[in-house]
Amino acid sequence: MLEALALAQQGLLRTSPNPRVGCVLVDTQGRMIGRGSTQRAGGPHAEIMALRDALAQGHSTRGATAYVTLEPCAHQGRTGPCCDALTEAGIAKVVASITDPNPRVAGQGFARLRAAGVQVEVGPGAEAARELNLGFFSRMVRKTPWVRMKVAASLDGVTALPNGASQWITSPEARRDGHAWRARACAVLTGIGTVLADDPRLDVREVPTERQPALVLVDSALQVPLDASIFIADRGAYIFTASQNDAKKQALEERGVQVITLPDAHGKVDLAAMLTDLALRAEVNELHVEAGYKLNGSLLRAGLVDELLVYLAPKLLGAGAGMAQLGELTALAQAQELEFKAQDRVGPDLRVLARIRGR
Ligand code: AOF
Ligand code: ZN
Repeated sequence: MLEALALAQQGLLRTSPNPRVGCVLVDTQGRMIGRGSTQRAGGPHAEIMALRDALAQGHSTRGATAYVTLEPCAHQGRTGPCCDALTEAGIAKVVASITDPNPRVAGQGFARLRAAGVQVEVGPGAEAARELNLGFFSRMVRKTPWVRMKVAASLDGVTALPNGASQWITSPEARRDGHAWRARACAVLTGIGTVLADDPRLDVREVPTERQPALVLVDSALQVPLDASIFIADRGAYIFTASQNDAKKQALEERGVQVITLPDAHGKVDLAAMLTDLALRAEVNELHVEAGYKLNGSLLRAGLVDELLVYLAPKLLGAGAGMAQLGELTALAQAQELEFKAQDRVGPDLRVLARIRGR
């Protein structure tokens, strides 16, 4: 199963919006005879790749055991049902890490395998399989993406100087690492403040990738310039607005951008509704947020953030914007509690992954 999990990990930048799944086939003598990893969405699932691998090497799969990091699918989606392929290949036993939360599968894969006389065991590697696919689980179960907020700050928590200067607080190594986290996400979210101030591209440039995450912009008043650098060919772009400016909307849509009007009671974008919409409309599993302290604050205050990816540079900047505008607390007990999940050095900087308590 560890080998299957390693194969699943290989799909990190590739499979979205499908989950990252790995599969290993072991024959009756205990030899690994096939390995597979989920391909791009619409392509073969891990089980099919493993069966093909075994076949290509001339191995018989009769009586073999399949170790797979997710319940084999039972439905006809973009591809055919994996459990039928396993059964037809004569697989005697399936060991799966975890049930597929997709309502089209959820337990039916196991039921179908058992009905065909295949022995089924569930559980080994469940924690790792879920962690690798927390975006997919979030979209399937909560109907909203997993929201990861990336921040680059000085050790004293400053993300921009009082005059707005913010490029670059952290090192080139940290920026490259940040691109790798962008690359694994289905979409990158930013706000109009950041676009007007920095005119960023917010694409993946510093690490090789087969696909670019979509771009999502929160722009209540539809202020985005039509020649902004975020408009890059061949990537999905979604703008959420509270504006009814139909001429601007049309001009943006002519550039291939989807403009979605979702106002809240205060004339701002309804952020919770936006996330639900992104899960449904764009199948966003992991949403990578790179925004300024205002939008960061709004997302955090609304309880919409699941984890923070914070790069801390070994420098002090003294004054300036923090990572999120949260409003003034009057008691320490009001603090937003987090839990450190990982801490690593990236070049000269520190990378901290902190998860909101209870997520
Ligand atoms: C598997 N093995 O490697 C993966 C699975 O549209 P399709 O046919 O590609 O189906 C997508 C669904 O299949 C996806 O939502 C999830 O439930 C499951 N993913 N299943 O048996 C795999 N990636
Ligand atoms: Zn499948």
